[in-house]
Amino acid sequence: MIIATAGHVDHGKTSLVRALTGVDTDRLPEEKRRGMSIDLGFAYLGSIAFVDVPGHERFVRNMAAGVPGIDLALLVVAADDGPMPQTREHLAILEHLGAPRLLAVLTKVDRVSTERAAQAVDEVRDLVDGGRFSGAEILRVSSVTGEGMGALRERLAKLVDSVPPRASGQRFRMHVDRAFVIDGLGLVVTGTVASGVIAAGDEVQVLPAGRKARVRSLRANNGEAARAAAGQRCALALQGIARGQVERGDVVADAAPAPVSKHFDVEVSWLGAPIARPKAVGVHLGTAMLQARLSPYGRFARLAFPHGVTAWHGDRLLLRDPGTQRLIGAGVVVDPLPPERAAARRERIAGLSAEAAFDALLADGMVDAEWFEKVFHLPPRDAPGLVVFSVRGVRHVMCEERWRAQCDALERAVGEWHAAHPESIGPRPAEIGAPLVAMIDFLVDAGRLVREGPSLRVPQHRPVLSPQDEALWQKFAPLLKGDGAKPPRVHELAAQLALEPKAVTDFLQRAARAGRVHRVAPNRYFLPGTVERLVELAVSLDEESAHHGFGAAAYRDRSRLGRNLTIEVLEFLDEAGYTRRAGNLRRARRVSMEEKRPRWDARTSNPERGV
Ligand SMILES: Nc1nc2c(ncn2[C@@H]2O[C@H](COP(=O)(O)OP(=O)(O)O)[C@@H](O)[C@H]2O)c(=O)[nH]1
Ligand SMILES: [Mg+2]
Repeated sequence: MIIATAGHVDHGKTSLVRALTGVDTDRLPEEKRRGMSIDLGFAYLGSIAFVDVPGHERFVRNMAAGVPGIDLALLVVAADDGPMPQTREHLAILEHLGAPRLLAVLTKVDRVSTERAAQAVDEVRDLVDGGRFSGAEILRVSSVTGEGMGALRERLAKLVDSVPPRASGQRFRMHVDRAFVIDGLGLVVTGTVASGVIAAGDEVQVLPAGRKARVRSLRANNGEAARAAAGQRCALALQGIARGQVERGDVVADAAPAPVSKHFDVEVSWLGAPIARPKAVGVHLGTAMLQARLSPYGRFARLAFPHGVTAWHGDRLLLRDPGTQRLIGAGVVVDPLPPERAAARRERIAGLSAEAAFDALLADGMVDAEWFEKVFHLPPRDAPGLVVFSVRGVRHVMCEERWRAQCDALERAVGEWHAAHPESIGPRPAEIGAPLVAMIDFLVDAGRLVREGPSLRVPQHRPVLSPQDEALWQKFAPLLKGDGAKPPRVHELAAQLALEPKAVTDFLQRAARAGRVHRVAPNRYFLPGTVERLVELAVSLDEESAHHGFGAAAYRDRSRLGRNLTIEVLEFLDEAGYTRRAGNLRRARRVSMEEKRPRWDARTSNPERGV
């Protein structure tokens, strides 16, 4: 459990920590700087670590850096003074940065009358009850006489037991507060583990630069350890990275892809009057102090930085006025990789945990899995009920239920298009709202749709020609059978049927739309049965070559199509997806049953489940 002290200067924070732990945190910095200790400002009492730093400035920096790891804040108020300006400011910071609990401690009760102590308790009550820690307990103590210390110790011991384990499934990350070199050990970085677990031997990266390193050894909560977990103070000896390549303000994270962006979106709570127009601000993010330009919109703001910055959804930050140095607000990172317009997404995921945000986004439709993993720092998880597929090479996930509903809708849309265009073989995807390629593949694999070149149809659909065209077809069909594999050219058909070549071409184009013929070359139309035999020939030549591929000459010899027409036919087969060309050889592209993924096509999707 990590406890942070807060409160006005000289109100007795350090004395209180000393009375509880025997450690004087005011004397620590000098002693420890020399000894290269990992935990400046930390004093330990069993499993409780107290963070006690001197001065308002260091408090602010420390809060920004350490609050994800803080379990309890002690708001220290001297009984004689009562709440003072910094008491209020620290309380505001604690409220906005999301410290989970607060215990108020009235110190120096030995210095005042019982009446004054009671009055001071009322003042603290008034202060606290306005905000998020309404109803917080107020204990009275004296670090000098020891009065009330027993009760405080008891209270803390109870709280230790009631602190829930950190349940975040997120990956490892830690904001670096110090980096230094120890003889014989090399580069050491320290910080409070913000999420996840780290162990000796793990690969990490230093962000935003993205340099990779390995954990040689580590210390956690002041002792040698095999691993360190969220909430613990931690020192990592890193290997593979040099001094100067990591410094205070960097983030050490696991090696998974991480977000690095020059701008991100935050949800803001203003400490004073809201900022209404773009403004330069100072940003405390983790242990970094950054300059940014803030553009407000509604309860959100976009922060733009001169360099790439790493932040994850849910990270907290403090904003200050670069002129006056006063704190002006606190923020939570909503989207660290925002596209230009992301208002809807921002609204959806503001204020949600990573898991809840994922569910909310899934409820909207499909989620870019790569984006999700980066932004929420969650490892892939085995989530039944999710479908994983790829869209232009990028993995996406969707609820299985929604996937099924959309597949049904797509199948229906094709059927409705057939009803409206009975003469046509079927719609091109663009004509029915450009459905996902992965979804079309899935339906084709399942035998629910059939691909006809660039068009789609339901299996039972047969296009109908007009009565005139149907009559013409009766004349064309026998001629198109042609000589072996070779149908006559357009002008030969025109001569045989005593028609204008243009009329022949027009008719054959209508017949092609109806799926009666395939246009293989500008002057040659093939019957589907002929094309089927040409595909079969490609498949057997591919097999005979032991799948190394066959050349055009071999295809010409076997098909007896002649040189020019062979090239045209092979190019047609390539384009229609029946063959794939690599150099001078071609392979048949018919996917064998073993190669087929269990649920959808390997070309465009990935049956892996979960994000
Ligand atoms: N009488 C009395 N003096 C105290 C008590 N706690 C702190 N002090 C004194 O108040 C001064 C400031 O205390 P310190 O712990 O350094 O305050 P901090 O600035 O909040 O860390 C010191 O001179 C302490 O000896 C207390 O409970 N009773
Ligand atoms: Mg102090």
